[in-house]
Amino acid sequence: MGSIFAIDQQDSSCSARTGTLDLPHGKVSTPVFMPVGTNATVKALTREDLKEIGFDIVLSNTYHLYLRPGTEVISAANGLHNFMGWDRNILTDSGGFQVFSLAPFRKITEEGVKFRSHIDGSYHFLSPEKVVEVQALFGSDIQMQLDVCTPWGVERKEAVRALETTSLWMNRAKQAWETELAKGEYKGLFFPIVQGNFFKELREESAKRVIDADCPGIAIGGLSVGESEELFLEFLNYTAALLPKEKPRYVMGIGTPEYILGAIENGIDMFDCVFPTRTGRNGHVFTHKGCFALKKAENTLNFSPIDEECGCKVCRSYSRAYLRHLFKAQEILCSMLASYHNLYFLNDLVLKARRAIGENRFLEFKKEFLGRYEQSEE
Ligand code: PRF
Ligand code: ZN
Repeated sequence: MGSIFAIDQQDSSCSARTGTLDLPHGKVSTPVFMPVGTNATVKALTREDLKEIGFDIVLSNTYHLYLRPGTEVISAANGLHNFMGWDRNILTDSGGFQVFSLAPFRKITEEGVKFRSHIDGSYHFLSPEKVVEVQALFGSDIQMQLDVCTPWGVERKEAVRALETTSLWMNRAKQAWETELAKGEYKGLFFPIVQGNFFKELREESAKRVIDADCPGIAIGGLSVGESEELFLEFLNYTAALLPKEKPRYVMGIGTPEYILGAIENGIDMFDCVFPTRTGRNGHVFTHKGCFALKKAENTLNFSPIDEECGCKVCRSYSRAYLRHLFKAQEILCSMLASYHNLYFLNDLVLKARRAIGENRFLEFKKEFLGRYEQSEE
């Protein structure tokens, strides 16, 4: 298989780089932020909104879609792209993480994970092979292996067990993926996931096995799971440095400007998070001077936009006072506009980061941006 990733520019003062992913539904420039569409929809936004903002790839979730609407419906729709009417790329997470965070019951064995649905309590079983088959049936452009993600603070013994299971599952999933490719119709890529919790030698062992598997890209999992920002950065940096430069690197589940810029500095190409949309629905919005709550009293008669420097359609035509009113009145439009602005803001941040890397001044850009961002309005 030819390489699906080309590095375009490498910043000389840190590991930041720009690149291009060549995926079944078109090219994606990196670094890239992928908005999360758990239920085959990025909450409160239409696909036209997503295209207008400029997203070429969205994330969706195997656990959720497998439970509802189920594989029969998505198969009958001829795949997830058709079902949701999205003709650009889709990355699907395997569901490992969601089983651990959502299912009211779960039991992991070497075979796979048995769990109860958070929707109706029904029992299900997912194996690493089954998860690959489901993602292939969805037509996922990048599919993730089933993994075991442990939270911050677990004992080494538990981290070792999770690593061993993740590693065993990676090999079985990779085989299952090759079987899907050999059938001739499915063209999606497969990314394994580095785990190892907050133990450097375990991260190293996990990275070694993932590198040996030689897949099209590599994900770093098990970060941003309750640890401090300092520990996050230390382990991000440590793990990223173990990985081959020529492969795309994806850190799962990060989405604040601080974490995104930290990840880019460490040579990460892809990230996703519910944060901008979830926080938007809760009435919190990003600005170049930090994040603030729409409901705060100072906004009552403030007829300026969320962020004077933002070029999004929300900032061009809606005031803080109006948005505050919508939030207080619990109007749906508030969620729509705040989610739109937050995603635009993050996408714009990533565009600016790419430009800075192109000009070989990423660290300077990061310092400038965070210098203002961190003197938060709140
Ligand atoms: N594994 C998977 N999905 C994830 C994570 C992981 O470790 C994380 C951790 N931040 C978010 N989403 N499969
Ligand atoms: Zn805006």
